[in-house]
Amino acid sequence: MKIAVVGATGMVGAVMLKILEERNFPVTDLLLVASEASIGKELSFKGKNYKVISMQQAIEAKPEIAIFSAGGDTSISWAPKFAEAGTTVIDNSSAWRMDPTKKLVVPEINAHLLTKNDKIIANPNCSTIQLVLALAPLHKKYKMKRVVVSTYQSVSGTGVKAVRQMENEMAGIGGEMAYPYPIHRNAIPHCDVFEANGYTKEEMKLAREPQKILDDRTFSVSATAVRIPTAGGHSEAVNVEFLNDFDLGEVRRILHESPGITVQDNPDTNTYPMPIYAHDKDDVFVGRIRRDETQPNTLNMWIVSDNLRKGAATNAVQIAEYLVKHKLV
Ligand code: 11C
Repeated sequence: MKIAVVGATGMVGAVMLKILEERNFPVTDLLLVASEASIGKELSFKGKNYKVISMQQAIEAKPEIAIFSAGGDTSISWAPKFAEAGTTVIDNSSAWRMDPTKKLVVPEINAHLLTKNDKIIANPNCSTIQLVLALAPLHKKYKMKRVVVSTYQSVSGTGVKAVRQMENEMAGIGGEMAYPYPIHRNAIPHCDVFEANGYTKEEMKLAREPQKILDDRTFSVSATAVRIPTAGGHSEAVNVEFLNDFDLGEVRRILHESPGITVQDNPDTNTYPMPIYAHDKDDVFVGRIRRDETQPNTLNMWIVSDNLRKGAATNAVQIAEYLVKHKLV
């Protein structure tokens, strides 16, 4: 496979290369693309150095797959040009996710919908992927009515500028701010920009994307997204009301048997998911599984995942693997 990684010098781009290498993705030709300022810079993949090239050079090289992690504007301008040249684009930005002509894919849930005609495939938001992966098998069994989620999101979700802000604040030195407030020793209830309804864009992604991925508008998601001073790994407190009642043992069994999920749930041994355990792992970790005793058919749980891996790069590479396996590229 001739594969292009667009945004190769960014945080997700670096994890993307690591995952393509780890999973031994069948790369015959690797095209690394980044902004003008990085052209000519060298990056290493499987012990070999590759020079960063321009978008135009990558398009002309006609890769079979291009994985984009370069932000929404870049994606809107360039993904269609790759698609026109015959490349299948897997896009990590929010640019195409809610476009009804594009598929929004979490491979464990809906990759079977992909066809050869899908030339731009959207990768969901990181906080959505971990949420929907845990909800999907439970929804299938008990039918969700309403989900209330509060997120505790790491600074790596914002990008390298935010990681630097936190490190500078921890070291007691000034510098550029990614957030309107200090993040060290703080919790900021503001991820991404505010929309007209008073919710942030991140909260609305959590409300809208699960309905599209599960192809079901009969349930609703209400979200509060909070940035916390964690380097990597997003956590979520999730309250789910189902139409049907459940048995807690069966809920644990369903989650345990679902691909991509690890149940970590034992109050006797203080076992529960945390970002420090999820770090550098591909699974979504679920714990604190308990009945909401204040109303019927309602479950509480705690979901943690590495936002740069399953939340971004791993999910994108899994989509690419599906395309290769099913000869869709
Ligand atoms: C965050 N979820 O943690 C965001 C990062 O729509 O792909 C990813 C933004 C996106 O702030």
